[in-house]
Amino acid sequence: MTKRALITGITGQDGSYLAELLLEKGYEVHGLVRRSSSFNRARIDPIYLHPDNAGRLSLHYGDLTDSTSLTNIVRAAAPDEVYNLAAQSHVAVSFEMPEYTASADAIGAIRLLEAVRQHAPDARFYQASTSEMFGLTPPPQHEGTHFHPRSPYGAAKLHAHWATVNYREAYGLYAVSGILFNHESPRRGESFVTRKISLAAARIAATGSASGATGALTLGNLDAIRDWGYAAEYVEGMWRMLQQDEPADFVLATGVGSTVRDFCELAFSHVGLDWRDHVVTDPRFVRPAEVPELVGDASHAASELGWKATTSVGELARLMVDADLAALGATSSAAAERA
Ligand code: NAP
Ligand code: F7E
Repeated sequence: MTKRALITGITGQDGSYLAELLLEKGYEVHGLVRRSSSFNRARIDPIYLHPDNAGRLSLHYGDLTDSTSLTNIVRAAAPDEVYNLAAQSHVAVSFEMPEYTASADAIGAIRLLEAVRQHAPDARFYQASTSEMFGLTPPPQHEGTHFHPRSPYGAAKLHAHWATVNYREAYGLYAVSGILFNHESPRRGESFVTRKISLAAARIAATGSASGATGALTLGNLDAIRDWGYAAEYVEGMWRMLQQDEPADFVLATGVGSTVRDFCELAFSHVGLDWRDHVVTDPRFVRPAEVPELVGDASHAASELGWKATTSVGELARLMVDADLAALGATSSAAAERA
């Protein structure tokens, strides 16, 4: 029997990798997409338009803030597995839009859990939780670590996390919360720090300027420490969480922390540049409350799921810069020779 999966957030970084993975595994995939005045499907067009996937990948209009659409989609897709990846996922933006962030990220998860409970109670449910829920609690963070979110985003995701646990305990749903540390890729949104850095390094190497009036890369807090892994590997962990005998929550992380400054060094040195010549800081990019250090302990995922991150932060920075260079028609060796 062909398995059916529903993915919210299919147009995002993780949704696009997960859709590819599930199609490779023979699933019929349904994705929730938002109406937009401009195209927002660049990440999934290669699979959506591929003739092999005709009839195997269906897109449905909906929104996490609209329970009617969620109910209709769950009923139409009749999924075996539901992956709730949709979210207002930008921490800095959540300070400017706390109410919307709570509606989409916290209540949105509850809307979807309710739709699943009522219309597909045997479906397995994955909630995209986040290391941001740990916030101020020092590393290494694991499934038992105290939560102390530092942003409207982190607080909303914590609400959704506990709602997921509650639906498991109260209604017996196979519902799991994947607590994922930062994971990046060439498909990362351009306003997240790693992609901002990889794009700037590539642009400066290829054209001499990052963009904007000064031609420099403008960042906020360079001291923040994050545990950066490769997104393509993390979606495999999500899938494995839904294949266990019993539902449980898992941290996915590399276990290695690096500063924003370190990531600049890794990305710029790959194209023969000194990041200090090209990066300026601006308090406008500093958050009202910062999360200083996130480094995860994913030993539970290693022992129970057999999952381990294998791409180092250096490899990640290089593959992101290379992808951004390729989009500009350049290569790292040519750029480094010119530098
Ligand atoms: P992303 O690239 O920002 O993608 C977010 C997705 O959610 C997009 O498809 C977006 O649609 C959709 N979306 C946003 N608001 C929505 C709404 N109200 N209704 C329906 N869809 C909506 O995020 P990501 O990096 O792939 O992350 C996937 C999930 O994991 C998110 O929930 C994020 O919070 C969580 N997470 C991410 C990380 C990470 O490091 N990447 C770590 C831990 C947890 P549009 O394309 O239309 O904007
Ligand atoms: O910031 C600092 C910033 O926005 C990382 C989301 O996927 O991962 C992501 O959230 C760090 C922070 O990611 C700039 O202050 C400095 O300390 O790339 P980011 P994030 O906030 O860690 C978690 C796990 C999620 O769940 C989220 O959905 O970098 N930083 N200068 C900057 N950050 C940005 N965006 N832009 C800067 O100019």
